[in-house]
Amino acid sequence: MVRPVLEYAPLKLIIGNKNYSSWSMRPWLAAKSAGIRFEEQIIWLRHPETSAMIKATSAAGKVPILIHGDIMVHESIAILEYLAEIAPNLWPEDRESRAHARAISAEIHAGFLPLRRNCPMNIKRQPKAIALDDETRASVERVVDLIIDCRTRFGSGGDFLFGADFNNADAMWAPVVNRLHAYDIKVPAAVRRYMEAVMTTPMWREWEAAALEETETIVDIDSV
Ligand SMILES: N[C@@H](CCC(=O)N[C@@H](CS)C(=O)NCC(=O)O)C(=O)O
Repeated sequence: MVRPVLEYAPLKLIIGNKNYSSWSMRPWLAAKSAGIRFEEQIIWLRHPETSAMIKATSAAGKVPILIHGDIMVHESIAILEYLAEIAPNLWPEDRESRAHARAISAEIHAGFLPLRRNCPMNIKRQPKAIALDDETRASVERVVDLIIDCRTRFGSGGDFLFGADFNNADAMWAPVVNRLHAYDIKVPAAVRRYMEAVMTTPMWREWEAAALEETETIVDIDSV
């Protein structure tokens, strides 16, 4: 169906707390990096009314959610695909690079559960190491190998996974950057350089500044 007015419809991204919501961070960073303008709405997580508020828009009951005109998209990776239809350079132009960018985006979307569970994203956390179990260490090893491999094969033209441009794959991996940083996980210099590149982008800084202003807390994440 062709929707001629859609081109002019405003975009709205419904997200969770900037301090904690790793899934929300991904499309937010991607849209900002591509210069896509959008309005944002925050639904605070872990309140009694959170689930009902989210389900009023999406039966899946999770943020992020993108609204564009009469289109509603849920699931972070589907939102990133939608944004790339508006701004195609959110995926690399070269076919092999694009396939790999999609593969590693799917991999982080579906995997690394030990790292995600044991080292939750927490932007405000001052870097401090915790004891990592074997499963989490194995996740970290795969993260390190994947970043080094991607930067070596596809990233020589710049500081990001696929070179000069921050793209959807970097957005998908951005919360991992926070996890490595916030839990002071020792990584090779090449990975640290990549982390610094991501953490000094204007959109990361903007997200971080807003997260630091939030007064909402989630005690079980802060107590890790
Ligand atoms: N697979 C989903 C996961 C989204 C997700 O788990 N979002 C969390 C916040 S980071 C959420 O909405 N939780 C709902 C709740 O806490 O009630 C995606 O990729 O968007």
